[in-house]
Amino acid sequence: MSLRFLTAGESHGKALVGILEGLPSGLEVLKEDIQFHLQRRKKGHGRGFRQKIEDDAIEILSGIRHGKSLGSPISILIENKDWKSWTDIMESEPHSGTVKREVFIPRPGHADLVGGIKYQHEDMRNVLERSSARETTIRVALATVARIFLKDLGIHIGSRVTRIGSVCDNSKITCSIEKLNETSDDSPVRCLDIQAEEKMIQAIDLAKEKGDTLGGTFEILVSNCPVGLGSYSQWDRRIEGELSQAIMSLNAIKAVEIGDGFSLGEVFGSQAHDAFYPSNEKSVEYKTNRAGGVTGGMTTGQNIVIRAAMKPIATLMSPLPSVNLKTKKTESAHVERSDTCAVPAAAVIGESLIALVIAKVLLDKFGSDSMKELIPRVQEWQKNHC
Ligand code: EPS
Repeated sequence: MSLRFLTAGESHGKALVGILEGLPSGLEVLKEDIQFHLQRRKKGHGRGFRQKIEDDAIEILSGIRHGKSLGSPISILIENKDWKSWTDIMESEPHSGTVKREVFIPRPGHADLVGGIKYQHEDMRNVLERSSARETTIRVALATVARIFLKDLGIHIGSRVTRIGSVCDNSKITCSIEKLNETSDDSPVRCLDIQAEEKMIQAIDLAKEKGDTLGGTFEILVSNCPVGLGSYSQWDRRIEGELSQAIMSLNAIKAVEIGDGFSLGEVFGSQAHDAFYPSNEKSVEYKTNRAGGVTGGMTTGQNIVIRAAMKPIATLMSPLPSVNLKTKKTESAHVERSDTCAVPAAAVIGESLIALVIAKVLLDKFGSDSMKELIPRVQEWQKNHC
């Protein structure tokens, strides 16, 4: 049985909950490790006031005993501290009297309009509460368990922001992937180049001043991933699909590329593929990684490189024209407290989602109910096939 997870919870509801099933027993899971990555997710220049309200403290409800995984479903709860200001509005009991903060004017670019049509909700708060990126908090919590699992097998994941609006950071990564987050975590916009950082911050400040928002691009890298995860043998086992879906499942992501991605469509085959060279230790040696660590539905053993583009957040303080669906009159779109830019947070969330995919395909290949069984299996494979 494969690794799987589910989440539940509304942005201003009482809590977020998640269940992760399929990890082996005997994995050391410390609350502070999960808390560490949740704090990384909260950061970034351009985040809104909500991050000051929430502490994202987790409660582990099941699946871990005395600091170690049991092999049974792991469930985690995160309270929404803001709930206390929304108890009336979000209560599950039938409500009498007027309901506050109803939403009748959808935000262009948000799930409001189509979600309201699809689920037949007049009040589009019923849509935005669940479609909110607040849900990514619990996904990161669950994914951190997968990330700890991968780290125990020597697999590391890092990320950095490469663009905010029109400002790019094209600098080369000079450190190991294991160390990448030490640098990018230090930047308020997760970029590596200090000059680009300053310009990105200015761009976000300008957007905020204008009541506008900004998107951008980010890069996720995975090191030491065993060769042969995923498969060409069935469409839904191709790892390119699983990686892309994971990233595309993140709110506001509109494009994903693996390796040299789009630019591979511009060159000859001789310039697009990674030639093989003889090696004494491995089956072959590579001198390039244009494929981004993935070929034919499987990992190649090279670093996995994924890039994604996030559109600007759809909640604008200077809103776009919209329609009041009750009156059918033109009105400015709904305005609600939000972030100006969440690209740095999206990069951290992206790391987490990729951790869940890699953990899943790794378990699909190596199986195992316990870490005791799994670790030597993976080590043996890595020794012989890396
Ligand atoms: C979000 C709107 C904002 C963000 C939220 C995502 O929430 P609020 O309206 O309460 O200020 O802060 O993100 C988070 C709460 C989070 O923890 O990431 C949205 O509409 O998607």
